Amino acid sequence: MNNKKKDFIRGLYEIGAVKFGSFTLKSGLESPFYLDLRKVISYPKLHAFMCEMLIEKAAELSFDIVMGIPYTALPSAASIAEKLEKPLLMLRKEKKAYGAGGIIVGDQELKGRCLIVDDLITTGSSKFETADSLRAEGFEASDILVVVDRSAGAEAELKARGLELYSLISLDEIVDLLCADGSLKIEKVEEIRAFTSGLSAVVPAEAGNKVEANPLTLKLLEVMKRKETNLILSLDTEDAGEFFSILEASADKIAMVKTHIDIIKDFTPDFTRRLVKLAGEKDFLIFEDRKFADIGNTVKHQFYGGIYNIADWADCVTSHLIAGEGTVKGLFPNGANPDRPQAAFLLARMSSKGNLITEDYSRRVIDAGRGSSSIVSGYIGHGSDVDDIKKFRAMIPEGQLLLMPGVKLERGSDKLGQQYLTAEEAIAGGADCIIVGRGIIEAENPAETAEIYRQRAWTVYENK
Ligand code: S5P
Repeated sequence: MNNKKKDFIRGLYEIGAVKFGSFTLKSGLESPFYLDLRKVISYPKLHAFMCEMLIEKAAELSFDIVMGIPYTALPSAASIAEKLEKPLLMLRKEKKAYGAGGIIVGDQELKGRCLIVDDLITTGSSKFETADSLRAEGFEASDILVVVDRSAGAEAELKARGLELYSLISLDEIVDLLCADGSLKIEKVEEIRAFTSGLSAVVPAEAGNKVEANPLTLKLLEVMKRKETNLILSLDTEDAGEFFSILEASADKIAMVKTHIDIIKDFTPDFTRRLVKLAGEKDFLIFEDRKFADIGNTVKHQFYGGIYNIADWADCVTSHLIAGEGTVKGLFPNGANPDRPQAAFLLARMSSKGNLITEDYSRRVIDAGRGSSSIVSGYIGHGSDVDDIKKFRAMIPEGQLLLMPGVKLERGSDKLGQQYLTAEEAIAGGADCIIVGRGIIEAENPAETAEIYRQRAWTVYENK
């Protein structure tokens, strides 16, 4: 190891950018070390030194554009671009979850071969995503320059995807030097090695992306298997008579019925009594699409009180997380009830055009849902196409479900911005269930149409 590297590593250790101990990562994994390169910009000498090393490395490579990845790497990317007189572009962090909207900050007309500059690489998964989105925008993305490679062999996987990795230092080098310096005990070194070799290069931070399915999830999966259906009927009609006439005719085809109880104009408590009775007889679950979004205390009243008394009859409900985790905690203040499986599905993405959900928001919803898996059965999501849904699905832990609305037999949209994918696309992308409303209830024969949806979605699901 050359002296520059040694000085740099010692500098990182001195400012506390490298720490050893026990840290809970976003993925839920316990890590024996923690790297926080965000601190470096606050130490001008160390930062200049790091930029100098990056510039030296970058000068050996051939590229047209420096592509900075937010946020940590942006100052160093700017420094490289300036020194080597190359244009700088930045990848937008708060990009829309999918659909239109630029992902690049800088001159939108620029295209060419870019050098992706980031602070860290762990498993490579986020780099694949970055390279894919840059390629989709018409860039040539083949070289990645990072400060620290803490990877468990991501290099081979990157190569297989046409990406070359360059780094200033590796986690092994940090560990070796600090151990030789006496700053790190040998037992800790072994723990770190065991931890990094346990991470898979293909399965990302999502290596630990698994939760135990809660009782409501298991109940739904059992119904699906028993009835061979992953169809959720969204029975959005205002008339109780019509509601039951469609439901009775289609009940054999569905795993759940989704209600918007507050649109039933002739609602009486008899409505829900009849619904619960039918659900028992015909073996389906009841899903009230209430989209709770308020503070915990208010949703508690909305769920357990009022004229609808949703908690009494709904097996599951939808909830936004815009107000924070208090919303779901307000729904289930005592956690899961072992005697009565009930859970929420969180809105992680929406099907409507122009919705304000960002990728970062979706990720944070899933992170929160993962942390509350005993009361969160999964997520509502959508996507622009099969690949987009697959990427989204990869964020969701095993053991939680993805339910997808905005589904019809053909792609399309309605006049108010609803966007439709096909049933096959939804399931091929990784949705567990499709949610279909008007595609069925406005059909000439809802029950026969429900059967078409059931067959199409179930065939793709079974083949997977
Ligand atoms: O993003 C969403 C989330 C939901 S829950 N987009 C949606 O359309 N929904 C609901 O799914 C919506 O409230 C409606 O009840 C159903 C879709 O109905 P359709 O008639 O467009 O199939």
